[in-house]
Parts: sequence; C-alpha cells; structure tokens
Amino acid sequence: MMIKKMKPSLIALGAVLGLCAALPASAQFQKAEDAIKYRQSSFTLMGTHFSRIAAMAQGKVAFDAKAAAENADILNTIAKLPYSAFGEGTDKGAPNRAKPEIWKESAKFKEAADKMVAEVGKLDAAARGGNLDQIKAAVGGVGQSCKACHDNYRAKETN
Ligand code: ASC
Repeated sequence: MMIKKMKPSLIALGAVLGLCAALPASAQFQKAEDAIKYRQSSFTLMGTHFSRIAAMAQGKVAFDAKAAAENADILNTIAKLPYSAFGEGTDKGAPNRAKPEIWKESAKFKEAADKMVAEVGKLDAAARGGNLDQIKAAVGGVGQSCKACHDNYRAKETN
C-alpha cells in the first residue's frame, strides 16, 4: 500500500493538514475568547499601520513613499485576518463591541469585510506606485470601509 512507503512524519503532517481543511475557520480557535482577542489585535494593528499612511495623506506627517508602501503592505496582509475570527459563538467570551447583526446579517457583514479588504488592496497598489494623490484617494476608500462597519456592526459600549 502506498501509505507504507510514506515517512511517518509525512503521514502526521497530512493528518494535520486534513484536519485543518475540514474545520471551519472559526473552529481553529480553541475558545471564543481567543477569536475575540485575535480579531481585536488585528484591528489594533490595522489602525496603527493605516493611520501612519492617513497622516501622510492628511499632510500631518511628511510624505515618505517608502514608509507608506511598507505600511500599506503590512496593512494588506493584516486586513485579511479578522473576518475568520467572527465565527458562530464568538459574540461572547471576552469583552467586545461586536453587534449581534454580524451574525444575523452574515452575508451583508461578509460583503462589508470583503469591501474593506478590496479597498486596502487598492491602497497597497497606490502606495507601491508612490503617487500621493492616488494614495490620498485610496486612503479615503479605506476610511469609508472602516467607518461602514463601525457604523453598522460596532457597538458604542463593550458587552
Ligand atoms: C482610522 C482608524 C479607523 C478609521 C476610521 C475611518 O485611522 O483607526 O478606525 O480610520 O476612523 O472612519
């Protein structure tokens, strides 16, 4: 049998990969608290890197094309992370401000999350190009996509 020829380490790796693929993303967190911390950490990092670029777009900080591109690259990676940490059952488990609408209107929430990722992708492309006017326009798009979710899906108080 084919499997007899495989090294045990490869069989173990295959089993782990198979298990990961079989689980929904939310189940990759052991506890709801872990998912909540994960998405909150992602948003904190996104805010840090986005606001460095936004400060240049607003003329509060001198434009530095290399720094803008570096921050946009990091943002573009992190922006893809938080959605996976909004699985079923992660509304409670640690203090957080996620509104129940996230799970009630899950298709709309996914659309809003995808929109944000797309806008961040445009900012990354603009920052790589190094044109401040294009960066300003893309910063506007990202800011609107942040705000759309804050308005609809983020409560004022922690639950
Ligand atoms: C930021 C930041 C946000 C967004 C949002 C845009 O710099 O941290 O959450 O912009 O304020 O409306």
